[in-house]
Amino acid sequence: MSGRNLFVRNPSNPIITADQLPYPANTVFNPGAARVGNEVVLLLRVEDLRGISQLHVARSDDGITDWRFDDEPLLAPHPDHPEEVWGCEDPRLVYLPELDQWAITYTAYSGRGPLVSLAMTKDFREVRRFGPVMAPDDKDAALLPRRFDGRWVMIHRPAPITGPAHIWVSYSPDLRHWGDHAVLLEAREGAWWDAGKIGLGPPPLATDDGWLVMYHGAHTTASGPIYRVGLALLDLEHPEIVLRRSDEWVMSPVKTYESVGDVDNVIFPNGWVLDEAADTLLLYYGAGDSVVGLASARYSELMDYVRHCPEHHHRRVSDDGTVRNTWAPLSAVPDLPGRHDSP
Ligand code: BMA
Repeated sequence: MSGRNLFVRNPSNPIITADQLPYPANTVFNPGAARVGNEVVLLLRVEDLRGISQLHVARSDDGITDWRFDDEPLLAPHPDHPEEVWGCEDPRLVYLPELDQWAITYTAYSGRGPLVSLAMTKDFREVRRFGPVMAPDDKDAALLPRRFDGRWVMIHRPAPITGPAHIWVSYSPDLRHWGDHAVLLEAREGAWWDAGKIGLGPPPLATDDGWLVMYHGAHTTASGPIYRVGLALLDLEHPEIVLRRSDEWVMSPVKTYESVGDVDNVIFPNGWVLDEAADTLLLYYGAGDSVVGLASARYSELMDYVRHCPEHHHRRVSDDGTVRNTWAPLSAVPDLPGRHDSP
């Protein structure tokens, strides 16, 4: 099956627009998603009429229709938090069984650039801020739900001053102090759909085959970037090891609400909800930085697809038998015939 047919857009897309909200808003997009009890909770990025984003809760029984919107934002810029002066954006939601709380990693837009902030909630009604956990420029972050060898794991996307922006992995003993930073997944080069800049999508999902990762790639064109999404698989016990990565994108902006918006040509998912019994993965995404779209995939088909994606080329087996990702640029991977090779 082609990756392009895995996700089917909901016929009532866009499922949430700004004119449905009980407060004035310019746009609503890039929601985090979670199943909490019998409800699907979305943490919506709502951009107000000044251009500043806040995070608002919406709830629905089926995750598709009859959204109920809280009147007050869960997270909005607060005077005690200057790092949020220009907004709270693009949340990822992960339940941490050890703490019996939901971790919210979000982009705090500080006067010195976007950074990663962390907050905790039990019920999406009250929230406790941890404050910044990664310095600017850094965004697109999610935690894994458990510790590995005693340490928490965060996947995120720092932006270098020059050169491509890759996805990184970092470790912490306490969720506050992060280190052992390493590149996890590299942006490709040249004409590839995921050349130049990539970033994590929804929080990685634990599957029998490994951590299922969806990531966005922003390919630059003469009329601006096109944001598309692809898939990867990380080793379940060693999430710093990339097992597989799709060559093709699995979703690309084609519908008018994806191609035309405050920012054209954007599909930006940062939340998904799995119903394993129904074999359905619901993917929530920002479309055109303006509205919320929903697409669903057959979970079994998706996993079959990703199991057959190319093996990742950056793995290296050390003398002691451990497998690590290397830092070699993709162009250095000796997999494809070079120009000097004879047929
Ligand atoms: C990224 C983020 C997202 C946004 C996307 C497309 O850098 O800022 O919030 O949806 O660009 O504009």
